Amino acid sequence: MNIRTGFSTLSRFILAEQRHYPEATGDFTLILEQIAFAAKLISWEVNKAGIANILGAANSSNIHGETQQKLDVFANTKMIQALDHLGLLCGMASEEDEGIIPIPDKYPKGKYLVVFDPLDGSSNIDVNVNIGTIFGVYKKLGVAGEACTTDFLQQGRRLIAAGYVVYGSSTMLVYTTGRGVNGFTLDPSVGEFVLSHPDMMIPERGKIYSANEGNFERWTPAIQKYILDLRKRDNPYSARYIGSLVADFHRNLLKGGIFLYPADTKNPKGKLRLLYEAFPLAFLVEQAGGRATDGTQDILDIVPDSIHQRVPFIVGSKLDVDDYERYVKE
Ligand code: P6P
Repeated sequence: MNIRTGFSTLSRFILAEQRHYPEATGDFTLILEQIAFAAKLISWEVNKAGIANILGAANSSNIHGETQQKLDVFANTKMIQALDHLGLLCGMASEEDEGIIPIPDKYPKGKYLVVFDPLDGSSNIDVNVNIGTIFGVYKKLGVAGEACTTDFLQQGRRLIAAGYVVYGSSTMLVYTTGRGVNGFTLDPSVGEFVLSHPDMMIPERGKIYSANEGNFERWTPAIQKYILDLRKRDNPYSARYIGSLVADFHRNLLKGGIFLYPADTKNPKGKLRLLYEAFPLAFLVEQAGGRATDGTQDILDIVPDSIHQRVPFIVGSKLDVDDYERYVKE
């Protein structure tokens, strides 16, 4: 991709999009720009991780008891530093932090809330498998001022923006503000995200299913039957599972298919996080013509009980998700 041939940069695209919102003040644009800046810093670090002694585990663990990778901590810090001083946010929530992240007193507060998983799939870092950042943006409800936990417990449909960055053979940022989904590829020669995937739509039906079949024996019979029937079709689906949510989601968004992390006897509420994993990806997939469900309702219709709530997460091509729901509701 060559920026010199006039392709739209992320900055130019965001500004053009801003013009569709008469009430826009540019505040939101700056938040997206800063998330993109953090993504560039994370991409640079991820791509030199093997050299810069930043592989491996930090000597710390997150609130879920998961050993933090050095890059987890780096990515979390960069996301916070990119956003906390803007005077546009009143708080953040991250997979890496137990409570909400307040805006330091020295900075003014705004009306936006940002939730993020700074580096999802980080257990794959040391084996050079694609990983990603996932983010969502809300507006604070009620009076302005410091955010409290309940400000983050908004229904997914109240998201005003969502996106992810996938760090792989190239670094891509994919986002939506409710007017479709667009993908940008980082041109490292100039350090700019360039529009590479305009108006992304997921195929109505795919030929791929993505699930950790090591959990098969722990699924309900209905889920087991759904998977078995995918294999028995005249043209059986292909199994593709990377074990890195953003990478699996991104491939299925482009090619079509269904990603499933259902509840099982080991994870009765599911494994993936509602607020900063399922909600943003559900917003994106619906904007791209797909669906996301917990098996009983659309993900975006859920109102969270807690910021680290887990949820069964089935997401992808509309007809595939419809089929899944039919099996589990029978
Ligand atoms: P499992 C990575 O740890 C992650 O949070 C997601 O990126 C990924 O989809 C899932 O967990 C993989 O979980 O149980 O299959 O290893």
